[in-house]
Amino acid sequence: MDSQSNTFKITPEISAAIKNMNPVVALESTVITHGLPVPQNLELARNMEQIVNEGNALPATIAVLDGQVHIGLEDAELENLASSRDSHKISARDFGPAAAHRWNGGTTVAATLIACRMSGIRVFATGGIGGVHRGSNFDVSSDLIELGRSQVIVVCAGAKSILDLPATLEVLETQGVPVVGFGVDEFPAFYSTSSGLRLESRVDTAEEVALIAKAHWKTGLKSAVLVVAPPPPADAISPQVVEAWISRAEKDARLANVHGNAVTPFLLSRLAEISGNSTLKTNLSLLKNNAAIAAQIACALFPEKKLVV
Ligand code: PSU
Ligand code: MN
Repeated sequence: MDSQSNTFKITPEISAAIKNMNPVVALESTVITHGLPVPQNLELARNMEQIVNEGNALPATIAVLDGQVHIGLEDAELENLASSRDSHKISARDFGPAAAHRWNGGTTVAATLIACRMSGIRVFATGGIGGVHRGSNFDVSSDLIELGRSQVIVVCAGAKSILDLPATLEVLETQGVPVVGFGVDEFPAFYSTSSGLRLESRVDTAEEVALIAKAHWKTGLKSAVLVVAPPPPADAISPQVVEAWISRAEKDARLANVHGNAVTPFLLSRLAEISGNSTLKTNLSLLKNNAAIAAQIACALFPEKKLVV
């Protein structure tokens, strides 16, 4: 077997930080390749790395380049990934084909979790997780499956209401994934602060998240802890307004006969068009917010070893 198919490339700095139990925050890259338009995608990727650094943690942006999993990207690699619009969307099933065909691609939450497991990263920031799609029996994101088997704290703004949110929470429960509200009592709906779905667990500090994760993993459970933070209040959009936009985007997806892994990117870009880019503004704002929270959590998880940058 080609040795490339099972290897990953990690920067010496990130590798040392993990070994020394210094705070590291993983960042996904499907948001760069498929979630955001050019040029905001590159700017956002750089902003998130900077915010993690300013929070005294080391950012580890994860992507697939020339078929190989990269943990930590050079700025030129980030630039290439962000400017190429024919990158693949790499989820759990795609590592093998990516290695064989030497694809470049952005890793989804599922694929980024796998890279976290390969390298030992414990904290990961993203925008929103994938979930159970509305009205579809089998379109269930593999994000939910990998959350069920990765000992990683994932910070997100919940999931978009393009998904069936109650069903998504049910699958998380089945998978043994605690969902913890960060300063919020409800599961956030990405663009909106509230979804009407109450959470059992709410915390207000990063230290409480670290405590929950340690206790969760002490049981031997191998699942993630999902930390959900609402979008910053100034950028939140009312659920009714978002709902109207989503209905239109879904109708367009049906008319355009979009299926499989193209569904999420299609809906996201249609929503930005329909909303006159106000969804884009909220998306950028919550991604940065989540990076800052993840850095706090990484520092709380490894309190003795604050990284000096
Ligand atoms: N939700 C968003 N923005 C995104 C995604 C989800 O609001 O960019 C991306 C994430 O990378 C997520 C993936 O892991 O889409 C889920 O895709 P699918 O539903 O095909 O599993
Ligand atoms: Mn899907």
